[in-house]
Amino acid sequence: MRKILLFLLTILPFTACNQAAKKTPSEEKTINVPSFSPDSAYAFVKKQVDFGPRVPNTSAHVACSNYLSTELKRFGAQVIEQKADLIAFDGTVLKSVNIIGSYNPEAETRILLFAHWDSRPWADHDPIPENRKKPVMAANDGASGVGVLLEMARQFGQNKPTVGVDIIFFDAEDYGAPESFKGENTEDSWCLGTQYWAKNPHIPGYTARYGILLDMVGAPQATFYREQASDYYAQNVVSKVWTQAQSLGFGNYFINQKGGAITDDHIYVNKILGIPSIDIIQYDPNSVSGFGAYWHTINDTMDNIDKNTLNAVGTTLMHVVYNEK
Ligand code: AHN
Ligand code: ZN
Repeated sequence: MRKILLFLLTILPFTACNQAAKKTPSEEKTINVPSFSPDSAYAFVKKQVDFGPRVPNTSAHVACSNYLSTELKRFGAQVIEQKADLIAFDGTVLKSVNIIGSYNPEAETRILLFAHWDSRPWADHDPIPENRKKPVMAANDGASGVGVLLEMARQFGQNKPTVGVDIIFFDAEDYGAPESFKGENTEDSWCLGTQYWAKNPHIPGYTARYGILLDMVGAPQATFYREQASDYYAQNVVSKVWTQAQSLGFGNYFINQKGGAITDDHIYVNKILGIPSIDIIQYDPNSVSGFGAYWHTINDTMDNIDKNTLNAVGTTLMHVVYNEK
């Protein structure tokens, strides 16, 4: 009798609820989400920064691109290097490489995860004028998103997710016209690698269930607000990610409020390929730029990278990916 009572007490709360509530607890139990290592992600960020600024047409850029594709291969991805000569706002020809790593390449249901891997050639937001022509080390603005995705790739290699996953490291995101440039139509001078890939996807007719962009995901106490274009194109994806983060205890990073409207790689994936895509990007409503104070300065170094932030983003995305069927 006591056993039956106990049993009734345990199932009663669920039977009172609707179908969705009844389904979730039993499902969650069976899904084994591998744990994300923040130490490993941090090491992947540092490794990139150790090459020096990864500015297109430099040897550090070539060395880092080789490193990134070697790592993806080591973690069991099928890798494609998409090379292109892209024309910058000032006419410079950028020898660029988008690095694509695929898991379960035959799977029809796919999730796209992306970040840019290049470094900005000019620290044009540096408070000290002499620094504004120097390149950015891009620990956070570039390497952090790639570091989180490399750690996820390492996990995918050991324990394949159910769905297909494509990780893309986009080049030439941060070669946008500097503050000092007087020309017009500079909006599309950013995100050149993504614009190229969206018009020439590595597989003709490529599509995915949704896409997630990681941009500046490593600063201490970073806050990620619901970016406006993400909510416009892919509101359910934003909600899925922010809800997952909250339920894992990362609600102090993922703020469920409206943030900025940002021209970033996800815009072109939405507009050109129609893949609903979101941007997880640090947003600080109290700063002048909207981003962290280090943004596009020579201070975007490892001093601004915090393992706890990498962990909040990486752990959340691991749960999102492994819960897809
Ligand atoms: C602009 O500054 C136009 N968009 C922000 C995209 C960006 C630059 N993300 C990192 N660096
Ligand atoms: Zn940038």
